[in-house]
Amino acid sequence: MTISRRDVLIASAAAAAASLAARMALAELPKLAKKDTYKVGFAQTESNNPWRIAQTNSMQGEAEKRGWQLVYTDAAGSAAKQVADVNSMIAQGVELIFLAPREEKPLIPAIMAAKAAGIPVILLDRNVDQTLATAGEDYVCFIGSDFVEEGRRIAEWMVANANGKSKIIQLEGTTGSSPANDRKKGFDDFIAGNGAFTLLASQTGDFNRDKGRQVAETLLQAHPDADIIYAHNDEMAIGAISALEAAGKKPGTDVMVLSIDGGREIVQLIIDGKVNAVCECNPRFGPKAFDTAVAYANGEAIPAKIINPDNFYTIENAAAELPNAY
Ligand code: GZL
Repeated sequence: MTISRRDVLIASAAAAAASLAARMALAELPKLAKKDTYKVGFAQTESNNPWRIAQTNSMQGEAEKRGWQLVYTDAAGSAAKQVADVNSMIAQGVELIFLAPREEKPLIPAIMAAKAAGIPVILLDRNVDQTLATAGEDYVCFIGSDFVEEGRRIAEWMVANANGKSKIIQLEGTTGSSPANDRKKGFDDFIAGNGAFTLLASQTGDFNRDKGRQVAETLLQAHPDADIIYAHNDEMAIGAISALEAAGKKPGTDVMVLSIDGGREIVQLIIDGKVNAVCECNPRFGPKAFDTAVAYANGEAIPAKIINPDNFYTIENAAAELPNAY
């Protein structure tokens, strides 16, 4: 068998790539020097809803308060652009990157590129596929909510308060994102053993209000007997409320409406009787994110996961909690 020069070049390129990947994976987690201020990056996924905007405001406010330089990028809903944004931060010589990975897998190369460039990454809000990257080796840690627990808490409240309602439509978040995967897992696992509830349909609305409305409209037409809507975030829940009212149904009464995030608008809708329960997902990351970076620079042991506590809103506490909602 003759081997062509092309074959040799391909084989050596593959070997080089494999050895680079191995070196990157084996390389030490980059350190962060102890300083008074830093130039850090925050790679945001998008700014298409109040939750995202509240998170960004919290990060920008904290940077300003501490006098750190913040290189901010907005991926406008594109994982590919978010990878490019991280690479541009690396080129700009930031000292640490805060990253909210839009989806669990596509941002892995960006995390490895930052590691290879000697820049530590702290994941905020969304996590990455744990079979592809590891806290303490490839990135410092994950700071955010326990999304599985959020889904479980909603299911637990629903089972305890359904009063005969039982036919569920689930509006999922962005496909491939950790909040969508885990909020579905927490909820579905809880009702799996409970024959009293039926999941009629589960479809993504991409965490978006208008897509949530459109998907809810379609699913309500396909399943007119649905009497529970579980949305992975407020935006889709509010879209579903519009779909219910367009169909002549009373949200919160004819159809139970359940959500996650807990922004001011949805807490007010609980008070108005249109939403039944919401599990908070606090977007105010700034103080804890920056404190964690300082702790890392000081050589403190950083847990793989730093979980934000989430409040839970129903008609019992919505009025009292409204001022605290983001
Ligand atoms: C959750 C966050 C989600 C919110 C949505 O941590 O990633 O993204 O629940 C937002 O509202 O779009």
